[in-house]
Amino acid sequence: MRLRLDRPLPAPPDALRRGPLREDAFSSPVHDPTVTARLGRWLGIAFATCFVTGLISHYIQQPPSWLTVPSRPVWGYRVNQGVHVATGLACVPLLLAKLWSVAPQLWVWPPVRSVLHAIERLSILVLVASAVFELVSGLLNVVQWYPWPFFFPRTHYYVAWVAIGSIVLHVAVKAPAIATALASRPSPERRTFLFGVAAAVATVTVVTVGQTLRPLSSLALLAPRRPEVGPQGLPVNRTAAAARIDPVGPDYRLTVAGPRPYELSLAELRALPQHDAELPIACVEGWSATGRWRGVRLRDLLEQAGAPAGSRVRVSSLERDGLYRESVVDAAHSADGLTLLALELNGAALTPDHGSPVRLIAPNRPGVLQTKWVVRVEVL
Ligand SMILES: Nc1nc2c(c(=O)[nH]1)N[C@H]1C(S)=C(S)[C@@H](COP(=O)(O)O)O[C@H]1N2
Ligand SMILES: [Mo]
Repeated sequence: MRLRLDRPLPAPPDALRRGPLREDAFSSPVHDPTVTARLGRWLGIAFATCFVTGLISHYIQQPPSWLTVPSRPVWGYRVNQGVHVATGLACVPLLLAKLWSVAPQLWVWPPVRSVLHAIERLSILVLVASAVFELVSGLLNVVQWYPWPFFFPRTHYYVAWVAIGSIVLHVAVKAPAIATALASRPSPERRTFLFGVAAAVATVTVVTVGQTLRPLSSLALLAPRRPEVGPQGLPVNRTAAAARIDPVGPDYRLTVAGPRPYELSLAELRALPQHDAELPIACVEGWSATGRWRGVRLRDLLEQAGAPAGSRVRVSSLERDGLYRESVVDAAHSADGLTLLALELNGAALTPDHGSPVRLIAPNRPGVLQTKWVVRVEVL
């Protein structure tokens, strides 16, 4: 069987050998295995880190029944997501450089030598296409632009498996060549190129990581958000206007549905014991910012409704539609004393954009699950 797959196929006419397919199309010294293998090593580390943090983020957002997400450390999701987006962004210059270093192989002549060669090239195509898809879709998500018909988190998740699978296969197939290339030292000009790529990675990181690392905020030239910029000193993801939320009137009531259901007016909510929590909003899109929140403990509200400690609850918003109009709070988070229905942020009543009159804020939880404009809490 192998022999037949290996059998040479007729070569296409030489007249087609143009542009990058020409024999002398690539003359740069960086098209060399010593360069490719080193870039591949960095890319592998960055991609694997991005994949693992991506999986964690995915499972925290849609927890399977076997998974219990702890509510501590409070900054857990924030760090996870910061690393996910930073490593993903670092992959962009790394992948471009790696593709450039192997450009002559991408434009080999003849394009297919045998059936086996075609299969090999197809696997590379899947690898490159899935990796490019992950980086491009992730990048567009960071800037909140969704020019596609599919649901970003699901597709980004499934294609990640395709990408990581093809990477593992690729590394396994190339292992001997990688070992040889890593054993020999790149020439000085190749080292200069590698240094340049490292500088590009550092630059990309420095001009974006300030969206989550407050001390570097002023350097975050390419980040769409800065942690301290926004109403009440905190960015806004979806505004009240975008969510079509009207200011609530005196007839607003928070419903707590449990064994002993009840309703609270805003005045009644404010009269309950208020607690403080310093917690971050950690958006899946990569920005995060700490706020000082003040409000009513979720567990106190649940106790009043006769619900056992650590009940799972659904928190619903005044928002009529929208993907994030409600969220489920699991046992660990609902029992945690830092989980609040917040009425205040940074010393003042919540503004409409931050979820007035009441919003959920819980430790170690993605931004998408920190439901704003809360109207109902329901024990499940
Ligand atoms: N009802 C509702 N709550 C929501 C959202 C939403 O679209 N609707 N967006 C979420 C997202 S994605 C984030 S990151 C946080 C941001 O909170 P902030 O706008 O107060 O910073 O709110 C969350 N709460
Ligand atoms: Mo978000």
